[in-house]
Amino acid sequence: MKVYVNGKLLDKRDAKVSVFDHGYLYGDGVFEGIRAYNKLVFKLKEHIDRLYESAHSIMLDVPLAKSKMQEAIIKTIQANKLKDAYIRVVLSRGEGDLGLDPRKCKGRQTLVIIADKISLYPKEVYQKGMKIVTVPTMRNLCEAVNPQIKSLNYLNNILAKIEAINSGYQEGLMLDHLGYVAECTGENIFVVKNGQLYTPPQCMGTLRGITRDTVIDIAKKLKIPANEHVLTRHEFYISDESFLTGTAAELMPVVEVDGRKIGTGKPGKITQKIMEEFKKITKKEGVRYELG
Ligand code: PXG
Repeated sequence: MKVYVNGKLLDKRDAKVSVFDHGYLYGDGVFEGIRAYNKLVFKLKEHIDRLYESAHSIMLDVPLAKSKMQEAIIKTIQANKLKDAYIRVVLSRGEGDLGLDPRKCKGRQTLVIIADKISLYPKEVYQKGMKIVTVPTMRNLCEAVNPQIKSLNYLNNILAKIEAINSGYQEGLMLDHLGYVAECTGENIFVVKNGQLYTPPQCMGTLRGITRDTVIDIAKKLKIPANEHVLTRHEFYISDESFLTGTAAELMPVVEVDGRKIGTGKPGKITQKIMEEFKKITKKEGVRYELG
């Protein structure tokens, strides 16, 4: 495997970052997770735009222009000869000293791009649907660390993941500070009620997921009304269908929440329709690359 580190494609064993890197010491940095399907990088522009927005928000300069970032991502996929890939772009503040002060990193950001494969859950879970549980750790406040920033500091989500796993579940439902449904640890949430889609609005403790936006577009195309609306747990419990969306997890039906069956307890019809359409779109849309 070849890993991109600051402009060079290195063997995996040589791809190393300093222990003084503030990404390591403090989680001071941002990242993106991107997928390529059949030599097409899905929503590459959207992912690059979000990376630059996250960086801008934490006052981290990206050392490359967006066009060069796109080239670097594609070069990394090609170097690994991957037709299908999961790409992780990680940009950190870089090497500093043992204090928080980011100025000590002197603008020497660390940019790493990894192109690999990932499958978060077994196929069977996608077919049968997932059971999830509400976890005690609430989503970060927008005015603390805004969930819109895809920062390297994922402890909020990791704590929630640990709680879900400790309760015997694979995924945890996170609420915002007001007790409204926010999202899961690495996925946005949708419910279906009376033929309409509902997902929590941005900045109710949710990341504006690119898969989430894709699903809203798909719904429009399929003439299924899609609403951004605050959701209580009660509304989740009485929904007809539910599913999660994320680049890594893709689309995942949810069939039970906190011991309450959702709808029939099986992946719903609208969920399946949207999953099929998502599959179609990923096969034909994206930035194409060649493999030698
Ligand atoms: N919410 C959060 C908190 C996320 O981290 C999503 C929603 C979905 O966004 P996209 O744009 O991908 O549709 C994410 C992204 C993992 C993992 O291992 C998940 C993400 C990122 C990195 C790792 O589950 N999810």
